[in-house]
Amino acid sequence: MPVETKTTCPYCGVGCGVIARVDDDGAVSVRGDPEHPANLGRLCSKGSALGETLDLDGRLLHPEIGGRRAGWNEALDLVARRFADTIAEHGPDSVAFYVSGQLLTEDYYVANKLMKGFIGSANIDTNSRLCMSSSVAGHRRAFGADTVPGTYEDIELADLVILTGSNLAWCHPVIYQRLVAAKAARPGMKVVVIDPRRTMTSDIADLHLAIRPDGDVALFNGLLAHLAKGTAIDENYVAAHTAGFADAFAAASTMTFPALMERTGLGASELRRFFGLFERTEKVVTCYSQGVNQSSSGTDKVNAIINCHLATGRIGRPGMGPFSLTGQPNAMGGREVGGLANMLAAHMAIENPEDRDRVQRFWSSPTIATRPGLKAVDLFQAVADGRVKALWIMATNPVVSMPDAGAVEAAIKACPFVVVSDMLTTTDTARHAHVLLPSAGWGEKDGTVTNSERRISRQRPFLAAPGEARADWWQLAEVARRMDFPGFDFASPADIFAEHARLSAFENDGSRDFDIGAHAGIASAGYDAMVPFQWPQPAGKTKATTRFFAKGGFYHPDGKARFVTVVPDETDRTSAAYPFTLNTGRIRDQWHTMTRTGKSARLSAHIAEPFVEIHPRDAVDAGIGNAGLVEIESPRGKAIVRALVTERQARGSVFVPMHWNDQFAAKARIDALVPPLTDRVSGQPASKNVAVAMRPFPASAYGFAVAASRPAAPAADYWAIAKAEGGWRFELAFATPAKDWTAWCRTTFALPDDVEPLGYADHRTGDLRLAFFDGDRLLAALFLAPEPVAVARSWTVSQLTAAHGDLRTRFTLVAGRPGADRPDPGATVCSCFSVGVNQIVAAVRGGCHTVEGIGKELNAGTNCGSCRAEIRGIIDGCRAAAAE
Ligand SMILES: Nc1nc2c(c(=O)[nH]1)N[C@H]1C(S)=C(S)[C@@H](COP(=O)(O)OP(=O)(O)OC[C@H]3O[C@@H](n4cnc5c(=O)[nH]c(N)nc54)[C@H](O)[C@@H]3O)O[C@H]1N2
Ligand SMILES: Nc1nc2c(c(=O)[nH]1)N[C@H]1C(S)=C(S)[C@@H](COP(=O)(O)OP(=O)(O)OC[C@H]3O[C@@H](n4cnc5c(=O)[nH]c(N)nc54)[C@H](O)[C@@H]3O)O[C@H]1N2
Ligand code: SF4
Ligand SMILES: [Mo]
Repeated sequence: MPVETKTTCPYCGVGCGVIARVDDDGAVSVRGDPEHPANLGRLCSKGSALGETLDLDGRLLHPEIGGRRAGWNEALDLVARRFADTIAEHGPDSVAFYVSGQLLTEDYYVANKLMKGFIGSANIDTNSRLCMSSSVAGHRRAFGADTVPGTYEDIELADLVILTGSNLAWCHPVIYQRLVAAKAARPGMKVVVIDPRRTMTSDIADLHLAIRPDGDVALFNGLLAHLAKGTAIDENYVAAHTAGFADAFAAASTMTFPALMERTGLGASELRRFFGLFERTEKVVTCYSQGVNQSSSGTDKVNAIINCHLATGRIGRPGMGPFSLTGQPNAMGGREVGGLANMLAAHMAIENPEDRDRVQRFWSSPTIATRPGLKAVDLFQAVADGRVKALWIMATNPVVSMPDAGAVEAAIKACPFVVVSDMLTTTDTARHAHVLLPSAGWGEKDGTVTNSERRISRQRPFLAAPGEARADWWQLAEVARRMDFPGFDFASPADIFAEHARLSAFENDGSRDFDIGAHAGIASAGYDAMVPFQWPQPAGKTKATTRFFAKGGFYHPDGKARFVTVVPDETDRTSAAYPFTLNTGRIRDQWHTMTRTGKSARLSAHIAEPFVEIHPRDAVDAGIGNAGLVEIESPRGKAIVRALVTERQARGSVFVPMHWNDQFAAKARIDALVPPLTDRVSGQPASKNVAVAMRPFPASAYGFAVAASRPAAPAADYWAIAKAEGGWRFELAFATPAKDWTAWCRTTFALPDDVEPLGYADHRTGDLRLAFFDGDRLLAALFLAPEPVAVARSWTVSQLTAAHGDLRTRFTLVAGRPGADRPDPGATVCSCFSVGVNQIVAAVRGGCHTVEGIGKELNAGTNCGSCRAEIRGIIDGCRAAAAE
């Protein structure tokens, strides 16, 4: 009998409910949970492909010490001893944890309790520093607490939705789908997208403002000044519930209109239209994400946005408010347990002696950290200069995701003792660990997460953890016990959650926003049955509303919100030597450092290699052709990626995804180029505004290859590898060609000596083709050319699973061109049904001119809907081409 389990998607902060089904043969399939309030049954492409990421390839199955297999007892004893010895010799601040918004709340709670209450240092920071910390800091400055005032429903109820620094269509796809549906039902609703690039999200925008990098403070200051001249200011709200309006307004109004145009890079009519829309529309929600947070002025951007909502009293009422979209599945849970170095548990403040005393009494702990610990960038600098001598990294891959990633890698390598808890052995970070601890992953782990709208949901296990993998909370509690600390005898995640809920209610009485006291007595049965709920849920009271601040009630001592006076940062980082602004971010079908989404052939077929988006004129000026390779350089490092020339990109800036790393490409770890420059308030790195130079990469030969098994890193100046059905696919380039390509293939693809190649070399054109078969199975094929190789890629990849008993099909493969009866589907657009761009173009040419029509004909876009914007783009592109 198949077994179905209700759980939550482990990717983005939308926090969609998932029903996982395990069939008798062990096959796992997933579908959206129609009863989960976040998604009501929807899933995006990543969520739909979860079943394909559960294989054991590369899984760490038992603890390792110095690369050898070890038992849990030996490994945990060693970790406890090394941490205790280091603390005894050098003090509590000589050790650190670097954790993650992908931990469950229970894991996070234990990590924070151990570090702050028992080790007595606040040197625990998290990848949320790179993600949400400017929002946390902005909320705390404005509201006196890290409170997200609204709910997802507000996005549907609003008459104006502003999306700034958010590629919602790709990064929070289910909220995007809810927005698209709401706009379709109520066409009067307006959407404004503020982003230097024209992204897939801009597709539904009534107005796209291609803002100059970091022009946001100027823009929202300009908006505040504009509002104050008209009638949109809610004077009663401002007087009753806020402080500091006069100063913020004075600072905002010093900017002239021409200066505003200059700093935002926007035209007068665009600015007036945006200001007018905001002014006239009462129900406005401003959603923001990394284009706001990941900036040296990130916290000021957050407050510039909040200032406009406070000034108009548009906060905490249906369809109104500033809305920070959190990235990771448990970014919010991490904030609730106080997982950042400058926070304390349960939204209490480390700077506040009463809060410290309260938490210490609750924990009955021997000590409590008295000052904030090191924030991520400072933390790795302390590792580099030897102040931190023992480091435990859990559920994050800093060698890829931290700015100045080369220096971070060097610091980790030089650190006397590094523990890494991960699911995989092969990450760029795990390979430098002294002790590797195998963690249970999604589908195996058990606990809770909180999504962007403060909704707490259960992640439930439906698979046994493989090998000796164990939960992260268990690893932490075992080490704590071995360090002789009391208070870590948790028998289950339910125990931990109950303690966390009790602490949230402890001496609270409404003085703190985070209160889930209603769950303080929860036991295993209740925990197992828990349905998703939004906080606050204090004991004994049912809150009538789940929104905050409609009637004030802020968490500063006087109960008032603060306007924060913000001034635009005018530094232009570019220079003659580094004339371009590098912007970094995400693509639709990969998750961060690709450790999980990189396992899915379907997801990898959407975009199979690292790329840089460049404006056509910049490409011409730099001598870069479409599909050529580009070397990008900053004073910190270099990368080589494929050119994607597009007018969606503004002139002067380029965009590279953050995902590729040393496991998937030769040189595309883009954070190696990002300097460790941070926001002065939040400590969040400025990952979206980096000065770089770029030039064509001089390749004398380009290659495309497929292989049945994964090789070690190919000997090539450029390579990118992606999972394919039945094997792997490669993009390659060589500055100098190999002397013997057959030998190159034999070494790279580890081919048996007795397998002879089939193929040809055309010395006139420089083309070369080689294919290796074992019986009727294709082992590997290489296509080389002096220009970027033109082969029917998707079709070639499909040959890995085809039978090649017939010599004719072998020759067709070597030709790299399918017969007319089997056209190449082209790069995947719809990952749910594996529909390629060529198929969609053919359908458009055949008379389908709507997304719905394409859906009827090809199924594309009819499941998760994540590709609908791209399909519309292809239809428009075909129309434009036909009109030319
Ligand atoms: N597919 C996918 N989805 C994800 C993730 C993933 O890895 N893959 N990760 C999740 C996580 S952890 C996070 S944090 C979120 C991030 O979600 P988003 O923040 O939506 O994603 P990003 O692509 O990082 O950046 C958003 C946009 O900010 C724009 N931007 C750059 N500079 C500026 C600027 O100065 N001003 C403005 N207004 N905009 C600017 C960029 O051009 C980019 O399009 O996504 C989550 N969802
Ligand atoms: N240039 C640039 N850099 C960025 C960003 C950007 O936009 N631009 N975005 C930043 C942001 S917003 C984020 S959130 C970070 C994300 O960056 P990371 O957190 O470094 O990325 P992930 O790939 O999600 O790393 C998660 C790791 O945990 C492992 N893992 C998965 N599940 C579990 C588990 O249950 N337990 C344990 N112990 N391990 C597990 C995975 O195998 C993987 O190695 O990147 C940041 N870096
Ligand atoms: S939107 Fe997609 S990635 Fe995000 S939680 Fe939902 S299914 Fe998962
Ligand atoms: Mo993030």
